[in-house]
Amino acid sequence: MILKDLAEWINAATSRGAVPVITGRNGDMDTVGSAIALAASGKNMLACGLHLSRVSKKICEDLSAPFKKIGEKPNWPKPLGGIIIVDAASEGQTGIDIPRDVPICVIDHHDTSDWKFKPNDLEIRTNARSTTQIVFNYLDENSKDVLTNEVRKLLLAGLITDTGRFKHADESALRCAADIMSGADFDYQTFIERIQSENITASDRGAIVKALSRCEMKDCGPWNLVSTYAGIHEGKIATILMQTGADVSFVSRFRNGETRITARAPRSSTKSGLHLGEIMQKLSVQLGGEGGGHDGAAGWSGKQDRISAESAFINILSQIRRDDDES
Ligand SMILES: [Mn+2]
Repeated sequence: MILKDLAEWINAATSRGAVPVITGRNGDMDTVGSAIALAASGKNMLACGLHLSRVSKKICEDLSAPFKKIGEKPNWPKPLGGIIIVDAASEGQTGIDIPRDVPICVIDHHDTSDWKFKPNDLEIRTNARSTTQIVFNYLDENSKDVLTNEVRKLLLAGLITDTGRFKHADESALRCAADIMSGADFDYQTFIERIQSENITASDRGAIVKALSRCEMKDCGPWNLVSTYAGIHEGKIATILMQTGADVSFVSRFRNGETRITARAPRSSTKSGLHLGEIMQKLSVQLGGEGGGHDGAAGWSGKQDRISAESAFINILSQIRRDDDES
């Protein structure tokens, strides 16, 4: 029934004017795939955002998928019928000034949300493993003809990358992937190989190796943390650090006056009560900035320097009890 609300909201908004579909600022495959697929279902909709991640850029180029790069304060089309935001837990996570004189609709799957809603706004937030799952279910019910091979690829790519190649999937994520494939006419394995193929340049590889050489390990209360700082590829480095068996991996980055934190935790930690998204949210209450995310993958960004942001994170982490339940 929430998808019926979404259909009604979109109908009303697109009949009033243009409806940009805004992506999260990281431009990952989940947010970009969701935006482009959803925008394909309506005449007045266009996917746009600040940035495309490497994978998103590659897949969009492969598929000639329509995406418009916009700045922090874009010239919005007129008349503006409304704004849809996909896969972003707050306005700050889009990096764009969202006008609030038109209704907004937020479609998201993060555990935390810092949006402030007005009466004609709509929030579709579920515990799906990726936002593309929500968009697929919507299109499957409301605009089946939009589900071309290209759109299915975009949705599948978002699902695959957000679940870490299905490592963090659950029953409905797996079912959704099967449903996406069951109407598709392309080779699954070839597509996966295309998503995974990555050209890391020698200089990027140097930066990754340097970040790994700076790793530190500490006990923060009951949690073992492996941390480092990096100038690039923080998400990838945080994932590599998890291979050490740490309870939490942590990568910080300082650039252009802004610190960004990326943290990851394995299922064994989140099952024992750790929720990184909630830690990042607490961090934004303490330090300002923007933070949130999932239990096992979350981030924060703000004006603090790297060291004080890391100490604040460690401080919060150390106070979290560990519930090791033998089951
Ligand atoms: Mn997502």
